[in-house]
Order: sequence, then C-alpha cells, then structure tokens
Amino acid sequence: MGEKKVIVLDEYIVNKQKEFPRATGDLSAILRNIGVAAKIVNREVNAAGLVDILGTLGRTNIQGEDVMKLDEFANKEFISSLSTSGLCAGIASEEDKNIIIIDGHTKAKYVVCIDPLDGSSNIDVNVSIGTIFAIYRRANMEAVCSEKDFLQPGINLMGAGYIIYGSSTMLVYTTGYGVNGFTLDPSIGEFCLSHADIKIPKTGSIYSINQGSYAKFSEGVKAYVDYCMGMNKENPKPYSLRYIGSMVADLHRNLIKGGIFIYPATDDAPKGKLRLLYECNPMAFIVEQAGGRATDGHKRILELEPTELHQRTPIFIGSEEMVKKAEEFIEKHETVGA
Ligand code: P6P
Repeated sequence: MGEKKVIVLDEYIVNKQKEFPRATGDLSAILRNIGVAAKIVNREVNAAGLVDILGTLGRTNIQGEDVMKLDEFANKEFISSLSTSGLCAGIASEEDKNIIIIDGHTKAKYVVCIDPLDGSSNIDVNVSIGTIFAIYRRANMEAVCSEKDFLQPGINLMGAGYIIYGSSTMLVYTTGYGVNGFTLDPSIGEFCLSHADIKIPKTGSIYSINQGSYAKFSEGVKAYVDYCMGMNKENPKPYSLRYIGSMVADLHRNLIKGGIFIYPATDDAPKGKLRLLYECNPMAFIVEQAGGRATDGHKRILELEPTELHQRTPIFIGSEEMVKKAEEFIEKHETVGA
C-alpha cells in the first residue's frame, strides 16, 4: 500500500519557489536557515530541564523583562543562522535594543524582525513557548541597512512565521500564498508538512485574554468579555476562556480551532504589551492569510505605520466574525462615551 509521501520543509520551499520564475531563492534560503536554527533551539528547549539552561541570567532586556538563559541561547542561534545565510542584511530582535547590521551583506535584500523565544516566563514550568519571525525586503538597497528597512507596515511583509515548541514542535509560515504547518519528526530531524493550507474557522467559542486585568480594560473591551462569558442575552452560550500566557501557543490553538486572542490597551499600558514588528505584524500576516482578521480594535494591524523598533500595539486577532464582534462593542461604547 503506497504510504503517503512525506514532504519536508526544504523540499516544499524549493518546490514553491519554482512557481515564481523571478524568485532568486534568497527568501527560500532565509526560510531554510530559520528552520535549521529552530531545530537547534528545539533541542535545547527539550533538554532545558536536564541541563543548566533554566532560570534567568540575572539581567533584564530592553523590555525590562528578566532574560532567561534560553532567551539568550535562542537569540544567539537565530542571529548566527541568519548571519551565515549571507542573504539577510540586518536583524531586529526583541532581545536587542538596536538593530543588528550583518557586516558584509550590504547587498543582501532582506531584513528579519524576530522574537527569538516568546513566552519565556513559561520556560521553567514546561508550558509551550515559541519563536516569531517577520521578513521584509529592504526599503532602500542604495543605503546601508538602517532602521528604515525595519519600520515598514506589515502589508510590505514578504514572509512571516512562528515555531511552537510544544507537545510537538511545529513551524508555521506564509509568504503571502496561504499558510502551511510543518511538524518536526525527531527521528529524521526534518520538519514535515502536516497542516497544508491552514484556514482559521470564521467563528469559534474560545476567547483568550488575561481576564485578571479586567478592571483595567476599556468599557468596550469589558462589554465584549461579558458577551464572551454569556452575560449578554445576545450570546446565550458562554465561550471557553483559554489563556496560557504564551502568544504563539494561544494563537496556534485558535488558528486551528477558531477563536479570538486579545491583548488590549489597559489603564497602565495604553498601547498594550505586545510588540508590533516581531509579534503582532507576523501573526497578523499569518492569520489574515488563513482567512482571519487582526486589528488594534479599530485599524488593521498590517496597515499600522511603525515609528519605533519596539513599539507596542493593542491586538484583537483570530476568527473574522469574532474580531468584528469585538470591534462592534468597542465602537458602540466609544460612541456612547464620546
Ligand atoms: P500577560 C509573553 O511574555 C507575552 O509576550 C506573550 O507571549 C503573551 O501572550 C503575553 O506576553 C502574556 O502577557 O501580561 O498576560 O502575562
């Protein structure tokens, strides 16, 4: 009986590239390098409980957050892999205040924004964590790589993806022609196509938000959360709250099952917590390509004009009808409040 053919990531990327005669293979090579780094990080994440790589380094990053040993390892690994590709002119990382210009590649066409290990507060308690990446073509090939190459709206993205280090390790990415998921088969050390052409359900019954911050939400967000909890006759059947404090894991579940993930503005964080360039934009590109929706409550995430590398934005992302419903509540309460 003919067994189903296994399609590994490298083969898929190369075959996809053949569909674009003008493709030079540079973007494909960057994706392959990210795949290699992901396997190395995965090895350390899986071994984290066994070797002295848990815990913090005793210092904080640009975000003021404790830098975990695995954060540092992942950051170095992805920077190293992207640097040796010879195709990436620079990197903007959550772990580094400034962009990293990769010497000698001033002719390289692409730059990468990356959150090397998102959800790292979960590392020591064995909850799924992830890597998020976004790939732009440089804004100006005539000049040396600069912040301008990174401060582009998400609609300019050439590629985006995430790796989730969970019960299995998966790499999910898009280059603007749909979303595909590859599961790591440790027995052969390859990411194998396991979720072809992922589409997010148009609606769902899962909402993901840090309910503990309810008192700090706007009236519109509170009203939508009440709606999710079935406290509004409009929604007789309460949704399920699923939130593990790891954006990649929460979003991946909602991408597959349907749902909405919200990190809104709060009284003490008017721009929310999540970063536009290397968390919200790549996730928005993926979710839109899967048929979902991503806004800041008013405006499409991918159309926000970045002004700073580490700027934050509120985000409502997931099943299209659920995001639209949340926007309705925000609109209604803002109008009332206006
Ligand atoms: P809170 C992890 O630190 C992270 O950046 C995202 O992965 C996650 O969704 C969010 O922050 C959790 O933040 O404030 O709910 O703990």
